[in-house]
Amino acid sequence: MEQGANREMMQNTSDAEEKDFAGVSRRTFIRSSSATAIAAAIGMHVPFGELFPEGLQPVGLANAEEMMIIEGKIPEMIVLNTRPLNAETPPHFLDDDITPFPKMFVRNNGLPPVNPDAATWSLTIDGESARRSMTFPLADLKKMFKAYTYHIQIECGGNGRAEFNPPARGNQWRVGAVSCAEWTGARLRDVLEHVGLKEDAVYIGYYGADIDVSGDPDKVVISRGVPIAKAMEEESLLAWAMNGKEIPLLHGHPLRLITGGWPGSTCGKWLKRIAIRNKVHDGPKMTGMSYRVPGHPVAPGAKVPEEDMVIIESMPVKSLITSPKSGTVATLGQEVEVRGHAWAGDRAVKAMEISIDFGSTWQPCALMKPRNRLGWQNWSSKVKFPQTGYYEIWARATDDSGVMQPMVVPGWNPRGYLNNACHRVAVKVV
Ligand SMILES: Nc1nc2c(c(=O)[nH]1)N[C@H]1C(S)=C(S)[C@@H](COP(=O)(O)O)O[C@H]1N2
Ligand SMILES: [Mo]
Repeated sequence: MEQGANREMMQNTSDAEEKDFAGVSRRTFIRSSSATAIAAAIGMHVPFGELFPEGLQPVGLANAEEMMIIEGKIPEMIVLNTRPLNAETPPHFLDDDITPFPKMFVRNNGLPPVNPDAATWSLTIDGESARRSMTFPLADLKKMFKAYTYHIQIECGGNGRAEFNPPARGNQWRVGAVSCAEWTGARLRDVLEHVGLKEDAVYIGYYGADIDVSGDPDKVVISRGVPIAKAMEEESLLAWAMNGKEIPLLHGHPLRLITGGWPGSTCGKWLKRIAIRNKVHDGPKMTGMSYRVPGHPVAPGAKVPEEDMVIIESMPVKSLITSPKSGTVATLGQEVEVRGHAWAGDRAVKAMEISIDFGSTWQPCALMKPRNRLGWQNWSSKVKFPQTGYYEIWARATDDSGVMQPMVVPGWNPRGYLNNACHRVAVKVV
């Protein structure tokens, strides 16, 4: 099968019907071609829409994802799916130290709740290992507990999936499903301790208010969690603000769980409930093959039995080149600044290097400390190219345990998680 077509088939179209655009299926469209149907299908104003011939398909429907503009986001976002919405950021737009809303990737497993109201929102803490069950109006959470702000890096467990071969099912993320915003909220620990944990508490599980794409109100879209030790870390937050403002709807308004350095899927959005569990949480996407990798290396394409799969905890060491943009043209003799971010899950990054000779030699970069634990670290360097021609800049981070990013795609796994291969950008020197 041709590679591109193959990839397209692998796209996560969790709605079993044919792909739709802004909620209007192609079939519906053909049935009701009119100026308003065109506008609804395209998802934006169509000047001259009333002149559009009846029965004709707008060509934009064929590549709906490419044409999709997400309200409030930069138009350059790469939309992988519209329903549920999944979009990543091209790496050169991730240059900011603090990722602003317009450049933050979106990973939705379902549909965000409609107009969630911060004024009436509440969070329930319960579960078999909670000493009591309590419901906190959001306003009480803000009043009762001290607020903390941390710069927290969040990366989707499937970031980099597009590089795996044979391809893995799911969103074909390239490199841009990562962000580092400032999150403000109560410490999860303070709230859990206020409620009280029984001796046998081992895990927490979150529940959000998002809605399954089928519209079934009883179907839980995703409910994951972390062990108690991770939940009790200083940086684990019940966040009500992002970058100093209310959390945008796409990112979990009005309340979100933040557990940095672990797969982004542990950071529950539109948070309604946290269960304190006496066993490993068993909500949807916590069990089976979801967010798990084989406990031992397997051959690419291997069938791995479920009992051999282990839950992903801390994410691996990784880095991103945010400047120059791949495809940049430099002139011979020009000094080019190379910069980006590096992170290592629960760990810190200890060293950052770049190569312009396909990994033969490496030069060290200046590496900044994180603003706080679990924040990404900025790095920079300057390069001069020895002659004209085609170059690639490769970037490689090493964590504080000495583990380095691989230059090629690491351990194939059935669901395509944890690709932390070196990021590469192309530079033409003339
Ligand atoms: N309630 C809920 N929380 C969720 C999700 C979701 O679909 N529903 N997606 C998770 C996944 S897989 C990731 S990677 C992050 C993405 O966060 P973002 O969309 O704010 O960038 O949110 C996580 N939290
Ligand atoms: Mo994710």
